[in-house]
Amino acid sequence: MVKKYPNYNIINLDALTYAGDLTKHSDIQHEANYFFEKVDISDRSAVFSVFEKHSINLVTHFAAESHVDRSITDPEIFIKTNVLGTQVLLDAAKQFNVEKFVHVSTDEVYGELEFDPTTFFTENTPLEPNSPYSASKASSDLLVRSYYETFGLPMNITRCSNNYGPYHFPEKLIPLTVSRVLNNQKVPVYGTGENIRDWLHVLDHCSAIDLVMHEGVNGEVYNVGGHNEKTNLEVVETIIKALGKSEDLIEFVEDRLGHDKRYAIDPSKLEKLGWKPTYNFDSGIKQTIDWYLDNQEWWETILSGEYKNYFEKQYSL
Ligand code: TDX
Repeated sequence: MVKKYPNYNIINLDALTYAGDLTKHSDIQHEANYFFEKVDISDRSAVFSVFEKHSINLVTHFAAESHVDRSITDPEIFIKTNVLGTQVLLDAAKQFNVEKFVHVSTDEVYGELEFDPTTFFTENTPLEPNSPYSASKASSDLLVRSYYETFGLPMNITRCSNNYGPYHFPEKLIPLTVSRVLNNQKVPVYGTGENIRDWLHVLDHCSAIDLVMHEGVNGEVYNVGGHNEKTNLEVVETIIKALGKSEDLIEFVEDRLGHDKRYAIDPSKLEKLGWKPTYNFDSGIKQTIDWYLDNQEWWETILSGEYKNYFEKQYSL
């Protein structure tokens, strides 16, 4: 967005929690239209100051606690950031009369699908979140809807499938597998590995958000996904094969509590708006693995820091 829209000032508001770091911004940090503000979205006065200082007129709200496993062991921060933080941003957007508020949500708010490959989440699927994480995201979706219905705040909600790609924090399945396989460490596969996720390259997600921000019909929800369904075991095996390692690295571990069976998106509403993904799973996973090979220092630094304690507490591998 910084490079595509040189006439936009882009304000990046981020609390830099455990999953954030400024090295991701190194290629844009010196651009004249890029500004960074280290702010927690649940800090009302700090958020309002940023809106005032920069005369914000468009908002894309990505800020969230996003890891399901962490929400099972410690749900409170999910409510604080995802629910209360969203309400603060909505109040600021209302106060400063923004022209569009794009709320980035997740397909997990719909709950789970059975393994029947002919069924998909549509924008009309009822919300049935199963984890504290997805319940917090569904709650924030409802708040956004209410600000549209009650106050006329111009908004869209996007619900994407599982993202992957460069700079993905290595607690999530794909970067966790790539980094552990490269270090010849066991990869924990929950349960039988038969659960299905629908994989979306992060850059295809970004192009969808760009389109919705500029063309989305106010008040509408758009699902984002590219028909790339894989079982977790298929994903792990694909990565092991691409890196020329042995499947002995796979370790089946205790299943996640409330583990959703399958997610799969029907993206036809967004396609009608003009969205087309550029990656399929084969090209996307190859590009992602290459990126992790080329950026070993970035993820090695994370793995040797605070995250190490989390991983050791989470798994006994
Ligand atoms: O070590 C693991 N072993 C394993 O088998 C991890 C971390 C995950 N899994 C399984 C659980 C899921 O079925 O892999 C699948 C993917 O897991 P995650 O990467 O944790 O993603 P998921 O729970 O599907 O949620 C993701 O997609 C929707 C994001 O984390 C959410 O923020 C997003 O909303």
